[in-house]
Amino acid sequence: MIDLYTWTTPNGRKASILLEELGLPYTAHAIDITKDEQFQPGFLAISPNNKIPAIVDHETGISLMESGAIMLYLADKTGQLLPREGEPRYRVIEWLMWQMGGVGPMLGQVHHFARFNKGAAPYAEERFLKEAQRLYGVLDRRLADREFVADTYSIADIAIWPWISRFEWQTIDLDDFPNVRRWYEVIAHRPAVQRGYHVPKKVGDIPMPEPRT
Ligand SMILES: N[C@@H](CCC(=O)N[C@@H](CS)C(=O)NCC(=O)O)C(=O)O
Repeated sequence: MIDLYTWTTPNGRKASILLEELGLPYTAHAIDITKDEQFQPGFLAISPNNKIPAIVDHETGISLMESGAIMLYLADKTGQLLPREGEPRYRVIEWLMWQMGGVGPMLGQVHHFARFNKGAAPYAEERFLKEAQRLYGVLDRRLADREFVADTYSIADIAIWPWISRFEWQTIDLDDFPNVRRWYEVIAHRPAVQRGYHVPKKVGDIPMPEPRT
């Protein structure tokens, strides 16, 4: 049994969607970051950086913070959604790292400056909105001739998708990125994604782009 400490955010959903995809039994514990629960001493012992998600795997005794590390661990534990060796493995890790180093931090700043503090810091707003457009362009080009970012569905797609699910917060029109739109919709319809999105609780439906006219 795995304990998952999480909240209704993109990084949290990466872990819950992956656990659902892998069919691993787990218990979700809500860490309400709007109430600073991530700073409680008990949580600090599991997540030294005070951020969700974190897991404790009682089968192995391993506890982990950082969603990318959690995803690599769970994929290796089950032998699913991450090839065991060779270029296919490193291609998945490459795009997982792209999400961890680019998509997550940059789109997170878009949420802060363009959604929650609009007008407070015009330079930051412009910088991160521009970066969002650039990152969506990178993803759109990557998906132009393949179904998923590393050819077959993998932890890289699961890492990126919850961030793209906030396209409205990022003022992104998915019709400007048709390959991203197609990929986003395919993944949104997966049953495991639909279950994992609503962990630890449902706060709204999965955002979907307007139907094409
Ligand atoms: N690099 C970390 C980032 C985790 C992260 O930023 N988590 C956010 C929620 S999405 C959080 O816990 N924020 C609480 C805080 O910053 O105090 C990961 O991928 O796990």
